[in-house]
Amino acid sequence: MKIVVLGGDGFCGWPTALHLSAQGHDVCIVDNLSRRKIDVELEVESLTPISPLTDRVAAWKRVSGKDISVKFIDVAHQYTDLLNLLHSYQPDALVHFAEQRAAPYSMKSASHKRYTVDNNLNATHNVLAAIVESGLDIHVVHLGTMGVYGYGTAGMVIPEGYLTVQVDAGVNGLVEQEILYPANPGSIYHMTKTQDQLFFAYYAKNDHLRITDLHQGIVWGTQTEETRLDEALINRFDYDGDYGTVLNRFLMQAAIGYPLTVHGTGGQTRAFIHIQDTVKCIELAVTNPPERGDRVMILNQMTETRRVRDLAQMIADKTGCEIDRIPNPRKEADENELQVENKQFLQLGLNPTTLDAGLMEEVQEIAKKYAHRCDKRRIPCASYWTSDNKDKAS
Ligand code: NAD
Ligand code: USQ
Repeated sequence: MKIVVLGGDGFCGWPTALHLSAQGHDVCIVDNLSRRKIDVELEVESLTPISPLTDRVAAWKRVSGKDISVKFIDVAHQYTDLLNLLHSYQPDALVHFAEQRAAPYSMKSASHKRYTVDNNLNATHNVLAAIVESGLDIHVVHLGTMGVYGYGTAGMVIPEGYLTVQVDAGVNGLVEQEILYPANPGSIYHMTKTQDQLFFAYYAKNDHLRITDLHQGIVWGTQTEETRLDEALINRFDYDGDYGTVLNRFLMQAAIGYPLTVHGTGGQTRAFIHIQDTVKCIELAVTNPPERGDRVMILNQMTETRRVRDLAQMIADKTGCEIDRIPNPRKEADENELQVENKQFLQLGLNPTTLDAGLMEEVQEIAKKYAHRCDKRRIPCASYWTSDNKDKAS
């Protein structure tokens, strides 16, 4: 298949592009390098030393003999360039990672909120409008988030996108309907993902676009089978207070002896998936598209749920590091239960990497090896959801 990977220089996009190429697909990466520019703004770098994108692609050619083409396009603002690419490349599928993905970054200031909304909503809408204008039958696979659901339920298992409800239709009695699971975002970033869902529902209904929306949990780990093949292929590893996600942050903190930064009671339960499973899921999604005219296919892309304080304890038990409980900079429930349905990917053949199996390998291979690159000043999270949160922290 011919596959465009939007955001193919990022943490999930780069290993996905390599994996799809390794599977024999023809891959074209599109990126505007905004993630690398945000590192400059935040004065931080990936813990792992990542090569420039064209060097990465050249290294892949050396190692695999396969070509990946690269286009530098801002998907949110260079609509005509995106449309021209669809016309010239004629892809079968387009994987869309090209959004601002950090919740803390999206909450830093009014300008960060506005950037995140402008970038994410325009990127997603441009993709959909360009596919319709191109007249091509291109399957869109979008990386959404578990956070569209919120993380609390009425005690039920979170279904894969749709919820069956009964409404009281008066004289007609109880009527059963399937609706999109009610959106309950916890940050401006997560809110953009809930709005993406409406674009998808509309374009699937009106234009019969084939769309798969993957509601992904927190990705942990760094390397995949392909990124391990050469130092120049190494994936990025974010540890800073804006882009570092909880488990990778804890692994790096344990490696340098920095007390683990548990927010509040650490009672937040979240869904997780290893980066190796992410790339496998995307391959499965690309090769199992919905039919034209189907509603949006929604799959929960996660393999296990864990409570933040349990993760911290697990890492402390394995490494002997200390745990610190810090005032929570976010506005979120102190404690929540979370059970998530994920049987679609399991049925398609996903064989999950478990936290118990992969954790220490990550500490040794990545966090310890590159610990000297860590700038400890960038570890604290300095983005507050409200002024109340900020006051409590100071
Ligand atoms: P990332 O920031 O590392 O990668 C995103 C890439 O998209 C970057 O290379 C960036 O330069 C590019 N990009 C952003 N806006 C663009 C634009 N307008 N035009 C062109 N390129 C643009 O993020 P990631 O961790 O790889 O996440 C990828 C996607 O997966 C995101 O949409 C995110 O919401 C979703 N996701 C990530 C996680 C996670 O834990 N990392 C979990 C669930 C969902
Ligand atoms: N947390 C800590 N200590 C830290 C960092 C985070 O206790 O040092 C807590 C947070 O308060 C939160 C939880 O850990 O309760 C998860 O935080 P996170 O930064 O790991 O994840 P989140 O902000 O939700 O965002 C990440 C990705 C995002 C993706 C989302 C999937 O950055 O792109 O959409 O995970 S999900 O969480 O399932 O919605």
